[in-house]
Amino acid sequence: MADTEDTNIANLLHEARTFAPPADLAANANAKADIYDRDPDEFWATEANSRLSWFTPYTTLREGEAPHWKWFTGGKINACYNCVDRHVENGLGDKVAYFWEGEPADDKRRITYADLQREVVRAANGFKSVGIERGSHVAVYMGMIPELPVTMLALARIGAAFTVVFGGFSPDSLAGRINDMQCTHVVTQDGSWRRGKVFDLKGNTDTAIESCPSVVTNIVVKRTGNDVVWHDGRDIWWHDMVDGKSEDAASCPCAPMDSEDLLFVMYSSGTTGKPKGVMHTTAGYLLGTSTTHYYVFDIKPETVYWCAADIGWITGHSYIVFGPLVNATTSIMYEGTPDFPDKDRWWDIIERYQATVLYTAPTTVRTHMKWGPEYAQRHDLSSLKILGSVGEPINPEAWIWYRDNIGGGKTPVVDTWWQTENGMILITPLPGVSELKPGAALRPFPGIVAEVVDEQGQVIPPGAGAGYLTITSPWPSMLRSLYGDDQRYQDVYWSKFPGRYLSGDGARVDADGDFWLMGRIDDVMNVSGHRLSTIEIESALVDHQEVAEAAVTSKPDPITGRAVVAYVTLKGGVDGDAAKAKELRDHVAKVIGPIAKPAHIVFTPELPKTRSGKIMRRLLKDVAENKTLGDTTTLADPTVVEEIQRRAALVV
Ligand code: 6R9
Repeated sequence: MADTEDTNIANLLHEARTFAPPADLAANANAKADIYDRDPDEFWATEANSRLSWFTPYTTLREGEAPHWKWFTGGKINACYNCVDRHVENGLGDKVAYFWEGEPADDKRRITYADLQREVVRAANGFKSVGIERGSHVAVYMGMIPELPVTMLALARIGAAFTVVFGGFSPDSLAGRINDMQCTHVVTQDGSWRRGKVFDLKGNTDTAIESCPSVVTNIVVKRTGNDVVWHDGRDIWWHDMVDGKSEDAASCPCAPMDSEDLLFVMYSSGTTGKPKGVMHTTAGYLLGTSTTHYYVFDIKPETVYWCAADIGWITGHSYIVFGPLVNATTSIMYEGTPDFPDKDRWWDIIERYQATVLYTAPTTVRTHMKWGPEYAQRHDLSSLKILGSVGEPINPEAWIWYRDNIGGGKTPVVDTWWQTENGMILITPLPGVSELKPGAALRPFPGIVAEVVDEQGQVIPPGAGAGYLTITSPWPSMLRSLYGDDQRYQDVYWSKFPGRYLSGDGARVDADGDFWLMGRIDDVMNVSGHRLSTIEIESALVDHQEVAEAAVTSKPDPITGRAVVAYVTLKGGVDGDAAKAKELRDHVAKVIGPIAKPAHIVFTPELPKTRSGKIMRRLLKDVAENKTLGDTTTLADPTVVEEIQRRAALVV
């Protein structure tokens, strides 16, 4: 467990406070304590029959064996129908689906389920007119505007699979994903708003498409009105595409898809340079996201729910788009950042819409902590009933701050653990049932079986220490494979402990049987709730013409959770300076995206290597964290690491 986040663990080991659910919430909660007694198969079957609408009922709940399962085989279903059409048919057409807050002041929209249906149908007809059809692959590179969920739903409606690429990613990252999935179409915007400035999505898309021969059409939403270079014959404005298209649902019926048809691919950093194309299929994904959404956030007809993530990450897919819409929830969706025009933007939004649920990441909570509670104090946040956390371990200080300063000292904080691969929340408190412990994700969700095992795959009993977090039985919204690389899927998740899904996270189960998550145990770093691969950043650095070698690790950071530390050797024995460090950071931003920029760069004449030439990242991590060095006996040249320590002391 050398690579876990030790400071966090130290804090967690001393945490002993507990918080009972508020009585009124407990009395009316969607989940009562007996939910944990349910048989997993009975639980999922009951949910599938009541929560989803099927064109043809499934015949088999689950078939196959590790690591390839199919769920709800024989069933015909459509994600868009479950998210939109059936609610309109059931008399909920006037219910608000999204309160949308654009970044420019007064740029707001109130989108009902009937509005959403009209927009989705028009977009779907438009997509068909430019050649998108059932089985097409479409890349979506957009910011947080209503056309983004509309695009996802419209594609699902006609049976086209999509990959949404986070709007902050670089042209190279976009191109890699387009090429991996061989997308024929891209949907983007001219630009997106961020702190009053335009981020040039169209320009980035143009650059990406230069190396993407599969792309025939690029659909562009006009959002910011910035100048764009137009490629006649390839580019088409969204407004021209939908112009004159029917918005009548009957003009474009929802395609009856097989339960196991691909819904989308979400690329996620792995331990090697190439991102993993995590595949999610239709019925199981809809069921897992909507069921967890309903119980974890205690969704009621009157709930005003806000997941403040970006749709470009799995959290947005599952808990801004599909989960909430299946449950006919009223959600808030926003464009921009929490500090523009001022640092009270979120609290102003919560007050105006009387939000009852807020779901965000610990890194954002810590940022608000840093700014101070006065911004929240300017607003009435008493509508909030449940607060959620996702993306990384939440330290007890942040948990308590969140509950006290945002939740008025009364709201449960549900710390939800899950991954892109899982599709849905897997380990979490239930707000009307659980005795909360700050920093603990507590229990596997009903229907989920999780175990912590040691290096030999033996289960570590409650209270007996930490190990590898594994999931021992299949769940409906699990990834089905990695796009184009099933062998990698088997190797990464299923080979270390056969029959167990390996999460890559460390965890311990305390004497009460509650789970505490302790961070990644592989080479994936979690910065501000985003997963970054050490190897990916190393390759980006080495891609710079003056860099000879690079090794990347991370160290604890009070705001971002982990901070990226890069050790760089320049070519020709040249030493680096601040200007060179900036150049390298910009280079990483260009290759991967600004989120991956190393916070600290240490120039060093050499990297510590074993005699077989492997860089000893473990030692670099010790240096970054200012710890006593572990075993250095396998180093080819032990003096190298002393020099690095000397230099690191100068930089950090
Ligand atoms: C949903 C999401 C997954 C990784 C995961 C773990 C970390 C997420 C967490 C958490 C501790 C939590 N993680 N939630 N760690 N407590 N509540 O974040 O997906 O981007 O794939 O990241 O995030 O390390 O393995 P993804």
